[in-house]
Amino acid sequence: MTRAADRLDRLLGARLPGPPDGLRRGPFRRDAFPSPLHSERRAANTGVWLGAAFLVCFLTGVLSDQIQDPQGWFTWPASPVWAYQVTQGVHVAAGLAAIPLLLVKLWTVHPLLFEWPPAGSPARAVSRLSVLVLVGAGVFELATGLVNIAQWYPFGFFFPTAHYWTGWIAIGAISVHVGAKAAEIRRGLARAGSPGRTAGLAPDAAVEVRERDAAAEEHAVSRRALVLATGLGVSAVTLTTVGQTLRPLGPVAVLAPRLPTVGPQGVPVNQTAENAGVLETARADDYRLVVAGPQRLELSPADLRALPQATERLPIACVEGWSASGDWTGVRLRELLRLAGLPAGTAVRVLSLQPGGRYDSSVVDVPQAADPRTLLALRLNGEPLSLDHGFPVRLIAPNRPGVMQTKWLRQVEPA
Ligand SMILES: Nc1nc2c(c(=O)[nH]1)N[C@H]1C(S)=C(S)[C@@H](COP(=O)(O)O)O[C@H]1N2
Ligand SMILES: [Mo]
Repeated sequence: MTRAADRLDRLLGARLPGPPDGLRRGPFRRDAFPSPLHSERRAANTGVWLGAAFLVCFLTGVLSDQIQDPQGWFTWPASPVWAYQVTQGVHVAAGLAAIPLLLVKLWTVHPLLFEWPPAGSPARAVSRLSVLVLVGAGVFELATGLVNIAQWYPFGFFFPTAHYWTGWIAIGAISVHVGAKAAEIRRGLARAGSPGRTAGLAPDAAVEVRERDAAAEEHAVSRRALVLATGLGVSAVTLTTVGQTLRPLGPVAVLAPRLPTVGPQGVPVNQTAENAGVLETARADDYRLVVAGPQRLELSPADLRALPQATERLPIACVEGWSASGDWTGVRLRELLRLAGLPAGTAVRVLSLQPGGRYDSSVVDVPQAADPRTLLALRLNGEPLSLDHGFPVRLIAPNRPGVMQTKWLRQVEPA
């Protein structure tokens, strides 16, 4: 137990009454979990990797949230074009790698669930409840992230908001856990047989640790097997999914929900024209793209094609962790803003024909609005844009989350 918990217990002067020893059965009996793999050492080692994976997920997740919904002080640059592809690819890859790590960690520590007596003291009860929050938030983050990239929404809440705030709870609970378990973690990470392994322990507990170390030495084979199995699990998950954004691994991405080359015009589709409810409006004869500015423009697809065209190679980088690059051809946003009489570097909002929904519009902030590579695209990979990729015209900007690459545009206006 930690020193803080000891102090709290002394303050409260309380011991909780234990349940009768008759209940000490099954997993509650003494030495019900003989495997030396349920050790402080295994828990600490797995915890370091799991904690690192969660920290990476947290940082890249907060970044992704800021890019999509920036708070005044934050701007996301247009270069390098692949930065979001990398940060979001890493976010999803680290989350997937954390799944086998979390399972191993829970297996390693699950005997603690059957500790006897169950609480012992108020501080102990609080500490066990905090672990409940930790495990709950961790499992929630990985489970919701996984079903989201599989595009399966069995829950009633809005995924990004729940995933974002639970991320803060998880990282907070991890910090508390690391603080509360600092002594155990330090001992767990110390080399077997070293004085660090028994630092701060009462003599009888120190003897127990030394005996455990000796037993673990005898079980070196099973320890190595567990480490190897964990490593293989993490590698297998990563290798079979990361090809959804890392092209060389595309051929082995058998567990990836999306492949970067599979879809109309060689690019995957997220949200079809049919689902977005734009089948008719996108193909209507009287379709016009409106650019609201001092000189209001109303442009038919033929008008748009008659303007100077540019081609840029840019990726769609979905928040779900897949990405795919294409050669996009169309009118430079900068040029269109100039024609509408708007000063260069005006931040704009682009609105979709899509009636409602969260992704029916997006803001193009100054770095992307001013960047010559930002296009209102009419063509993809040498062909007119397919209906599902945003026909007649879509936004495509460098270094921008896929969810903000708005399709089926109807209007561009100062933000
Ligand atoms: N109007 C509209 N645009 C949209 C979406 C949408 O739902 N509605 N989905 C976005 C998402 S989440 C992604 S990843 C990209 C995918 O573009 P693609 O289908 O051409 O690959 O489109 C974006 N543009
Ligand atoms: Mo997306």
